[in-house]
Order: sequence, then C-alpha cells, then structure tokens
Amino acid sequence: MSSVIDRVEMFHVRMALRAPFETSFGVEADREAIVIRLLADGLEGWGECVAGAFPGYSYETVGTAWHALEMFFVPAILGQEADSVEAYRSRIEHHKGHPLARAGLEMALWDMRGKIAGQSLRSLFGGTATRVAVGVSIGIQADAAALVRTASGFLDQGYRRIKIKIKPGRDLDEARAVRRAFPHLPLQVDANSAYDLADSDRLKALDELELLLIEQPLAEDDLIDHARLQAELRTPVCLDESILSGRHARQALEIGACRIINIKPARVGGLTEAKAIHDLCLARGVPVWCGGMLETGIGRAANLALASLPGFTLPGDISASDRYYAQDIAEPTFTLNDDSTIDVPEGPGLGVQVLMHELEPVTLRRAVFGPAKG
Ligand code: OSB
Ligand code: MG
Repeated sequence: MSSVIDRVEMFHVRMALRAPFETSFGVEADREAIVIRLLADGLEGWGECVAGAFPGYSYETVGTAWHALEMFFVPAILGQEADSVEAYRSRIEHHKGHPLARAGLEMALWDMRGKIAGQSLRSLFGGTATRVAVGVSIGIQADAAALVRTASGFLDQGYRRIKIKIKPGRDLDEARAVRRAFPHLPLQVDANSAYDLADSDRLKALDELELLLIEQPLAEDDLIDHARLQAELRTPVCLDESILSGRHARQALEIGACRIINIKPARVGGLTEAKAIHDLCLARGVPVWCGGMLETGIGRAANLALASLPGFTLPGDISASDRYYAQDIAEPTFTLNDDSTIDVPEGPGLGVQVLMHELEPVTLRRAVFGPAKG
C-alpha cells in the first residue's frame, strides 16, 4: 500500500553564520531559509528552501517563497502519494517562477522517496562518486591582505580550490594578491552579475591570472552579452544566475555564452531539473560543478548526492558544515577529508537526521498544513 502525505510543516529559520558573507549584492550575517517537513504514515521527508532575507541573489525571499509554498505548492502534494516527485512537478507545471520555493518541496519529496525505497539519493540519481571534490567560496574581505589571510586559513584546513567574490573596484587587486600568494592554486572568481559589457577590459585583465573560470560576470537575464564577453576572454565564463532551466543551459551553450555551468538545484526549480542539466552537459562534454547557497545540513546533503554524478568534474561550493555554522540543525555534519573531498551520505533519502532541539530555537515562524477538509 502506498503512503499519502497527511501533513506538511514549514519552519522559517534564521541561523547565525560563523562570519558575515559579503558579495556584490550585499552582506549576510545570518542565513534565513525555510525548512520543510513532510509526514506520511510515520515517515518523514525533509527539504530546504534557500530563499533568503532579501532579493539579492534571486527575486525570491523567505516571504515570497512562504507564500508560493502555502498557496500553491504545498496544496499540490497534500493527500497525494508520498514519493511522487513526477506527479508534483506536473501538477505545478503551469505555475510560473518561484524556483527556490518549488525546489525546497521537491527536495523533501526526494528524501521521502529514498526513505520509502530504502535507498540514498545518490543511488536514486545514479551517482557514481562516494566522495565529492569541494572548495570554499570566500566573501569580499576588508582588503586584499585580509583576503589572502582568509584564503590561507582555508588552505591550512585542507581546501584545495578557492573562489573569491568580486565586484567593480574590488577585483583585480584582490585576485592578483591571491594569485601572487598561491601561484598554483585552483582559483576562480564570482561577480554575481555586478558588471556590464562596458567593463570587458577590466574583466579581460583577469585572463593573466590563469583562473579556472569567471562566474556570472553580467546580468542574470543577459545571455547575449555573456556570449560577446566570452568571445573576448580566454578564461571560461561560468553561468550561475542566468541558468534557470535545461532550456537556458542548452541555449547558453549554443550561442557560446559560457563554457562551464554552475548547477544549483534550487535555482533551476529542483533536483530533477538539475540532473537534466547535468545530463545535457555531460553529453556535450561541458564541465559542471555544484554551487552552494550556504545550506544547512539538509540542503548540503542533497547537493552532495547531486554532485556524485559523473559530469561534476570541477570542485563544488560544498564546504564542511563548520565553515558556515557553529551548530547545524542536522546530523551527521559534513567534514573535509584530507584530499579536499566530502563524503556523499549513504543513508536512505538525504541520509541526515534533523535535530528538533536545534531546529526549534532558530525557528522564527512555524506553520502546519493538513489535507483540505471535505
Ligand atoms: O553566487 O554562488 C553564489 C552564496 C549565496 C548566494 C550565492 C552564492 C553563494 C556562494 C556560497 O558563493 C557558496 C556556498 O559555499 O554555499
Ligand atoms: Mg555564484
């Protein structure tokens, strides 16, 4: 007999980051998110919606995601089969937008499916790696010297790939300082769409630094100018914010807007679409890597399962739990292996347990939804 989802809970959480994270769009000292719990016949499925406190990375915020989940996405699964990711996706197929909201709920359904089947997400996805190469993403620091000190600290911890956040005026000096200090370090930069095509000379100057890639230099809704920029740069352009679907990925590659894609399941509306983008890129020989959204242990587990697929050939922004939080809300927490990898969870579903006694104190608002009456 198949189980039916009889209850959905949402927790708006706010967790202190170990250090403020500054990007071209703003600074975050805390991370807000929505933790989602599904219940079906005594089984639980957990998901994380990574929408934040303000519309800096995406137009979605905790408030808009809460609304979309409560009004549209949660009703699409209440009373429905507990493990049917496909039915959920087809039921909301004609709703537009809100990828972060829909992805959080899809993650919980995948966790539930894994628990019902007694299989890890890695095995459900067909992932091959049991450990995934990872790096660390460093926010904008006080100055170039502070950045080199921070990078050096992470290298001491064992991270072997560094990404630095850049913005106009906080780019060349910073990237050059890190390159000078660590001549052979796999190094990449992320602009979070802070430039436009008029800045191409500034971006071209980065070519001398032998970066792995330049992530999302231009506007998120602009594949055309990215193609123009890529034609002028030796360094590969990697798109993050611009790729919201498999179609965007295909079109970006077809017009030469990038040579690498950062895959974040949240940004593309869920793990199913993320895997489809991976499959497309693998077939075309385009390298991909798994991006991060400062996830808790819940979303981190999902990212690791995804990144176990064979096309994830570049290190992911999936750092150890203690890089983000003094206390995570799920266990086991993730630690860095000596070879700058993190183990992919092997337990059923996401393979992590949520700690209610850690979740409750960081919850600002909680809501419970049951099946519609009548
Ligand atoms: O652009 O990749 C990004 C964090 C929040 C929002 C956007 C981004 C990031 C990161 C951090 O770079 C990645 C991580 O370690 O989770
Ligand atoms: Mg990015």
